[in-house]
Amino acid sequence: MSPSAEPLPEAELARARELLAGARRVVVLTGAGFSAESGVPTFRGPQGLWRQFRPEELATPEAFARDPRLVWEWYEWRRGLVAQARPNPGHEALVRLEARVPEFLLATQNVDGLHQLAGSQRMSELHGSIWRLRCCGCGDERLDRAHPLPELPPRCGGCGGLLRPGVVWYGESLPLEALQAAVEAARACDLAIVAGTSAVVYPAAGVATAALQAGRPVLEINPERTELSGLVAVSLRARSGEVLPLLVA
Ligand code: BV8
Ligand code: ZN
Repeated sequence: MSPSAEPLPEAELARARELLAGARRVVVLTGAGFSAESGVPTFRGPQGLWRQFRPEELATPEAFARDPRLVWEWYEWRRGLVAQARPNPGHEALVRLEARVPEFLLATQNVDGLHQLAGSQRMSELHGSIWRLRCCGCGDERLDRAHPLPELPPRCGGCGGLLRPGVVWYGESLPLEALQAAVEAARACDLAIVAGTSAVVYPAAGVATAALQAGRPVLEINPERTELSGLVAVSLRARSGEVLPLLVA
């Protein structure tokens, strides 16, 4: 867990509340930090997933082709972690916000399914889902929450082909319609909230930069500074699970 953020300056909080109060069209981009308070490790934090594993080793199609079992051991470990995780107050605050504003769209980079578990509806998973398995042979794709999986690597019941995690790996393209919808919504929103992301992975981070380039107000929530922090209307040095409930009281 990142160091506890210092107490929030009231002025920043007030500004954030003001942005939220007047917003009818809200777009939210979340990253791994949003699930940190649910006990799911982030990618680039001190205990980040990537610390123990290098992304090139595991989250790429080449790595999977080279050693499907190793890649699957990593995903099996993560599925086990996520299976124990529950949505945190940040996830729940977004569900309340969605119910309150006329237009809402949540685009998450997370593959853990915690937003859906909390009840978010108008959302897309830009990087897929750790709970989806896709057959490399026949392309069949299904949700499978079994943990542990009966065998590693798992095989397709239909054609016997190798199953892969239904996530987007480095070098793979994102679901283009979901990405396009998020970028367009960001360009036309009254407020874009960017929470729990280091904003280094593209094109997902492009949802945030699209709002900035369109001159829309962006509210960042992150205990650490990021490349966006100096560009946004308000950057709250805070944990999303602590501050979002205050903003969406
Ligand atoms: C694409 C799914 C082309 C799998 C992920 C050089 C070489 C190779 C590629 C590239 C390159 N340069 C650029 C690229 C493109 C690459 C990229 O952007 N690389 C980055 C690293 C530079 N992007 C791609 O490859 C993308 N595809 O470009 O394809 C293409 C185009 C068209 C047609 C064909 C091909 C695909 C990217 C998707 C990769 N998949 N994950 C899996 O999860 O296993 S990325 C992975 O990183 C996760 O999805 C994660 O969400 C995402 C982003 O990280 P964050 O979410 O931001 O998490 P991070 O740990 O970094 O940060 C956490 C933040 O939370 C921190 O800032 C921390 O302070 C904060 N925090 C901590 N606690 C809290 C908190 N905040 C709030 N509250 C708290 N409590
Ligand atoms: Zn198959």
